[in-house]
Amino acid sequence: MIAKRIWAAIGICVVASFTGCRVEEELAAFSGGDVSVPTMVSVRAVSETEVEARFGDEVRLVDARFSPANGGEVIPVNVAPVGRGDDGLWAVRFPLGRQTQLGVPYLLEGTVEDSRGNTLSFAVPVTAFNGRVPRLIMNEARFAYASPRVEFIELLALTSGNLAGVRLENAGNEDLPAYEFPATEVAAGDFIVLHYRTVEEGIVDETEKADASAGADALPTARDFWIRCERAPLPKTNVLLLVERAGGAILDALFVRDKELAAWPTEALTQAASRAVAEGAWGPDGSPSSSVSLEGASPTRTLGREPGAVDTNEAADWALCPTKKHSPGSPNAAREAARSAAREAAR
Ligand SMILES: [Ca+2]
Ligand SMILES: [Ca+2]
Repeated sequence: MIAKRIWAAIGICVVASFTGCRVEEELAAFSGGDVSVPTMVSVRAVSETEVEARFGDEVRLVDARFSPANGGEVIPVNVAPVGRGDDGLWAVRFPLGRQTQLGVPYLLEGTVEDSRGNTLSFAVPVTAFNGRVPRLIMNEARFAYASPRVEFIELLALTSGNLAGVRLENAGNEDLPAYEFPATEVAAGDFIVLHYRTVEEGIVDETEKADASAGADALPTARDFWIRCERAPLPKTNVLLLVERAGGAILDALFVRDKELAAWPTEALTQAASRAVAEGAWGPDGSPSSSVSLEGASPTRTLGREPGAVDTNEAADWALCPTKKHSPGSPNAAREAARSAAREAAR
């Protein structure tokens, strides 16, 4: 029996094997670079009680096991009908005997066999499905940097829930395309701040307590999270998408530019903008002219929403605050009040 171990890009550990009677045939094919074995394309939790795996071609399930990755009680796995999806891939569903728990990493292990008797054994990490994603909006954003004031996106929770797996997608930076929040309970009215660099000591991701982290912009009343990055993490020509989970619906979008543009400079930005418009998360269209201008922005002049204003999903929802009225982790300054205070201070 020939066994070939493959480490795929999505972190899957698989062992593919060929049945003995076909060894010579497969060896011949292998020498020509044309070996065909079952291929696993993706694995994800589709609900709190169901996992789906997708394969490149039709397979039969030989066995499966689902358990917490760090040990613990095995969760019984059932077998559901399988079939080819709209994307042409072969989908295998695994109904679970009990609900998964947020924040617990799981492992799906198993073996499948194709029509030629070739088998694929796999052990794949699975993130628990989050069925309690809160309603969230992006509320304030800083794209300028002057240490220790780093770039950030402030979120506001409109309902309570859990942040597990919620993604902030950063289409302007192909090296840092998305941040995924860890399991964290939040309540309606909570501010959550994702800081895009780590330049200070005592930085902690606040999954448990809101007052755990140090940092110039970390408030003890807000949830602070940090991206371990030191260079230009948040481009000023950008399409930011707040997404409920990988492959899920857009919760909020924000388009920005720091100069006039006829078209987005990359395919990633163009695609993200089109997606936001198609899902009704931004408008009136997907061109850079629909974005918010960052002209005049500084580390203390951040972009923000008017407190309590209706979200119209357009650039007019956003404005730069007066100098030093930035407010990571707390309510934004009301625009007219902030302008009056700034005028007063300037006298
Ligand atoms: Ca905090
Ligand atoms: Ca704020």
